[in-house]
Amino acid sequence: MPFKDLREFIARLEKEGQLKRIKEEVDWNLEAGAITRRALEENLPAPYFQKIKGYPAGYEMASGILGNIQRVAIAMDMAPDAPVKELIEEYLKRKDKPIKPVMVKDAPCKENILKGDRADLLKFPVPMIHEGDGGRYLGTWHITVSKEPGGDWVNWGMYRHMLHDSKSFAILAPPPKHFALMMEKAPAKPMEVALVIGTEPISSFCACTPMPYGVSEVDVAGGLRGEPVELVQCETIDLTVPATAEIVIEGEIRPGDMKDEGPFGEYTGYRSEQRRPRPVVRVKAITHRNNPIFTMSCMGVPVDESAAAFAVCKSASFLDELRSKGLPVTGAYLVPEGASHVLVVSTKVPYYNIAGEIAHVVWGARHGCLTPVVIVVEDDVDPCNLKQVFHAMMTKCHPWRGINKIEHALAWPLIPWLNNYEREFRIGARVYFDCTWPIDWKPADIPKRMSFAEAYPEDVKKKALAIWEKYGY
Ligand SMILES: Cc1cc2nc3c(=O)[nH]c(=O)nc-3n(C[C@H](O)[C@H](O)[C@H](O)COP(=O)(O)O)c2cc1C
Ligand SMILES: [Mn+2]
Repeated sequence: MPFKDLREFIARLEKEGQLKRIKEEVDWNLEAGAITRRALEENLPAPYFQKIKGYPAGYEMASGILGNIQRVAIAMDMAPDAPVKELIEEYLKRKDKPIKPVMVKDAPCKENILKGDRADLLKFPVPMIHEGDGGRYLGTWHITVSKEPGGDWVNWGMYRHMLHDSKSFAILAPPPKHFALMMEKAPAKPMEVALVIGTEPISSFCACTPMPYGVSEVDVAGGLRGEPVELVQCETIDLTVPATAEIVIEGEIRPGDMKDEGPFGEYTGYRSEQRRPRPVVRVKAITHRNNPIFTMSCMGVPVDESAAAFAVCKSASFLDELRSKGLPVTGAYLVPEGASHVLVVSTKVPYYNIAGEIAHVVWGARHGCLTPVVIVVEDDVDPCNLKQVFHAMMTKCHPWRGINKIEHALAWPLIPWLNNYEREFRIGARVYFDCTWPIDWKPADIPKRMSFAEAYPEDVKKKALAIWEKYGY
């Protein structure tokens, strides 16, 4: 059964030992961030803050709730220890059966409707997440809802939102993000935005997954849940939002309204870009549940929410794209420890330079520019097993033939190895590592791998395994 709301998911995480309630008073100013960061780095349960300094009882905060692969598995209603390969294939199966949302009239997110002066963003414990961030961040685990100007396509994204003041906040969504493409369609008109905080887990997960242009993430969320998402109409703008959300902020971006945003400690594990003018969202209304639960994530050195969620949804999208081109790939894994920068692909090798074919499909896919490193291994290597991948890389990748550098390529501005000039103009580079044996080597010339599975005849292995059983070691 899919989770109805965030509260049900929190209860399940706690039952699985993946969430810890913290009753002690914690400061929104850096303390909640520091506790979350350490919990993520040590792979400890997600911290659930029950008393936030300066905020009334009942204003609680959940942090790091999809901060490892196990929590993503729980969100998908699968066994917490399901192998990530299974999660990727299950995700692909379910996302191909989207379910349209249903509209409801009575919605928990309308328990409190705040307009005018009462619509105050500081009512919520918006955290200062890292020392040196450009401000308190209102949106770090949420849904940003927008509609294509002149069309029906509704997009859900997850784009960071820095608080400017009690009535306005920023958005960071550079092209090719869908929000940016929607803004470009009608630059002279106001753009309505709903910021939804505290949803059941799949809706927020879908907001950070790379769907194709024109696809509504809410339909895919329905497919992944196996049940439609329930939506309700906003109060002051023409958008709909998940009915069981904890907090909904309604607002609009006016043409030319820009203000400095950032910097921010990011999913790459660094704070690496400059403060820059970015669009401002002006608040029109806020609605929230009684005792609203705020959600945050503390990006930084992986693994955190982006790394864990992307290891499933982005691996799946790349795999889908490669398969759709008829390439004989057997697996793909966006390595969580690699900050979204590296995709490992396993494949059969039917012809020359399959590694190059694969790498270019990856880079041509949506969000390809965020993943400048591609490692291609043969199908006897599990791309999700980093020990196997590293061994293949160190033994099969020729330092000159196997490492292929692309000197000129579109960069993603958050990549830490860019200098300031490259970051500004998005001038990047890419590389793929070909860890396959050359197609023109005779079978007899190919080195034979010396593993238990491959270096012994079956009868010897059988006898050896019998020894194991007999001595119990
Ligand atoms: C916690 C978290 C924070 C994110 N913050 C941003 C952000 O500030 N800007 C951005 O462009 N993408 C951000 N992303 C990635 C986008 O959510 C992701 O690329 C998503 O596919 C965007 O939606 P779209 O494909 O509809 O454009 C973030 C992802 C996560 C998990
Ligand atoms: Mn989208």
